[in-house]
Amino acid sequence: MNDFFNKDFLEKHNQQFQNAIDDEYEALGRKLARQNIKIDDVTAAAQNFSIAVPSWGVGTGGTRFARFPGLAEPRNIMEKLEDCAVINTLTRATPEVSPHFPWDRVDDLAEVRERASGHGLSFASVNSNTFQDQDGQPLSYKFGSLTHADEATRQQAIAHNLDCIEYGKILDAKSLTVWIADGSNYPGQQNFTHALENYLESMHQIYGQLPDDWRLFIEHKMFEPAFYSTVIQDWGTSVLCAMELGDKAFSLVDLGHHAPNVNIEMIVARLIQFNKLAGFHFNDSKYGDDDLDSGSIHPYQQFLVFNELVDAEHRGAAGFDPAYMLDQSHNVTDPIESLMNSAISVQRSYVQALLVDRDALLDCQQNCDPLMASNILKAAFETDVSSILAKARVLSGGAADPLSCYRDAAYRTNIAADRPAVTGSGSGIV
Ligand SMILES: [Mn+2]
Repeated sequence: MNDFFNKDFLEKHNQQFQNAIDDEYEALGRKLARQNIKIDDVTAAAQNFSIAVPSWGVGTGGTRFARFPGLAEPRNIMEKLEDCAVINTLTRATPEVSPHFPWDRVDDLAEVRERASGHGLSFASVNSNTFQDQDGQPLSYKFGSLTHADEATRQQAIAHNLDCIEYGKILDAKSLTVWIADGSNYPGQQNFTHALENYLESMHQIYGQLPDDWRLFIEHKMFEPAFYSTVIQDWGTSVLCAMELGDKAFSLVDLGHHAPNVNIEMIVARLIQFNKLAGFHFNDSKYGDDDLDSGSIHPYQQFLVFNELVDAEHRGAAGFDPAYMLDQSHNVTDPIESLMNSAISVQRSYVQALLVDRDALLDCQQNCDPLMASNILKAAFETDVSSILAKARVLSGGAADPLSCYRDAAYRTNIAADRPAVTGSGSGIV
């Protein structure tokens, strides 16, 4: 990988954009100075922004109907790390990879950690998988895992999560993300109360084995694969469980896992207020849990989420330490391109939120001026911060324009011979 995007290659690439970036950056700097904002401070904050890439995201996803594999797809965790390294080398915004088990399971995880480190990568939250059956697995998750009516099945699912903690220790991860597909397809199929009681009992056992410096992230999802009821269906149930489990348990917000039109930024504010925000799985959607690229449909919503996050940062909210991760399915694009685009889109929302005039906004709120309050947010959202993002990347050693840089290198074509297509894949949609 390093041969493709070495220092010389990047410098040559950046050269062609330098004048335009400087020109736009200086003009934006003058504009922001009139708002008493120092552009270099914003650029430094952009350089510090980081969002994890999911290991499964670098494989081509699919739908229930078909999967159309791309050229030179990664076949295992080592090759996934190579692709993740390309994304971080060019964007300088994704130094962490969120692994998934058992898909990323290999005998020598210490070697995986070393390989990642060689790429300048480390590991974010470990994801467990009790939503599908693995080869040779004694008991099926067809009717549930951590909430299953059968205790032996619950114990099998608990044991898998405890294994994930052990894998995570080797990888130097510091959190476990648990999403279960448990639920029902028919009224009466499942006793709502019994299922949640089983969940809490199972999660208590997992929580009890969590190292002191680890956190437990509970991911909720409204529907799918269960189409009538889902055990951990919304942020209310998720935060109730997190409160029940203890201080190391938090509620994770996946942007696609809510009912249509739900005010997600308000949920974020509530979770911050009660110190229960785990972090995010960023993606976008038009209809349901579409797993589209972040910011591709609702960039203003993504900005409003960051408005809450930056507000919390600004006021020094207690325990505020959200984990950012992308969680998307790339069905018709090159996953590397989509993940680069998305990381930059989320970074853009963060930077735009930094531009909100918070004192003026507070004045509007105090003086009951809804129109100007809204305009203050819009003014920040409508500011083109592209030159700040490009400048941050170049200063950090990345690419001025990651997409054209990536395409110029013809990465996929060049590695295709080393990565023949395989049938079946541990990548894709989750
Ligand atoms: Mn997710």
